[in-house]
Amino acid sequence: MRSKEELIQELSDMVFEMEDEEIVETAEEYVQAGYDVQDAIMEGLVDGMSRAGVLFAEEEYYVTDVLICSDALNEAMAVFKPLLLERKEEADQRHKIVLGTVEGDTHDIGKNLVKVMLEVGGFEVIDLGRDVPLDDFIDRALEEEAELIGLSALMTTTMTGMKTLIERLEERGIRDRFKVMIGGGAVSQYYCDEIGADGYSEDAIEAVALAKRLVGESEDEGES
Ligand code: B12
Repeated sequence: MRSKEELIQELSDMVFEMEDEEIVETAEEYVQAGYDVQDAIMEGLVDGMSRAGVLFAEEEYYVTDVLICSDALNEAMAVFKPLLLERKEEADQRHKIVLGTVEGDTHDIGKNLVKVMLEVGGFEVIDLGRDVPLDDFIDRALEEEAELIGLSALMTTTMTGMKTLIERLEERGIRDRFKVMIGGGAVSQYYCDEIGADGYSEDAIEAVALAKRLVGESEDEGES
């Protein structure tokens, strides 16, 4: 049997090298070996995508290449997702979060990972998709009586939508009704503080801990 590290490295390489068909077999081998699926996602698939991102920035990879990398990531995710959902936490009260990538931004790989992890963590996720008009987040959150709004942005040109959304919540006198959490490659804790969002996390696993904290479920924050 191949080691966990070897398979994780192969998963990363297969995303990076656009092996969107062969990756399924490696993902299945990983699952059959009984290794932790979350590690394969974060240390394998996301790592491969980050490496592709470097070549994209250097213009060695084109949009079409990066799209095949993301296909490879999605193919492996299709193998991992059912296993993740098997360990879905059962909650007495299912907290609702309206999630999406902000207006003008079509990057949704990270947002989709956050969605799966939140579902595994026991949240009900209303996924609005990508390139979502800012008012849609607010209208839907009101309609669904969601407690959280989760915003993703990968570009410096679109992250400003997060600030605008918070301003609109304030203008409508409903800022206190929702906790706004943000993430995505373009943003940071600094930006979160600057725009008055309620929380930022740098990856999909941390996003779950953050969401729990924001709805007052986390142990270390106590009752709130
Ligand atoms: C894949 C990709 C694409 C794919 C998107 C496919 C898809 N369906 O998503 C394609 C090829 C279509 C694409 C298009 C473009 N892209 Co692009 N893309 C990328 C790339 C290489 C990887 C992004 C990614 O998926 N990373 C992997 C995921 C897992 O990471 P993540 O998204 O950051 O998510 C993690 C965390 O951030 C967090 N998270 C994410 N969302 C949220 C939300 C919440 C609430 C929380 C708590 C956490 C959280 O959890 C996730 C998992 O751990 C990045 C490079 C990079 N370094 O980011 C460029 C990048 C984002 N793209 C860029 C650009 C410029 C473009 C284009 C304009 C290119 C063009 N010339 O056409 C278009 C834009 C189209 C548009 N209007 O949106 C730039 C943005 C520059 C900037 N700073 O503004 C980047 C940074 C590349 C670069 N260095 O130049 N892109």
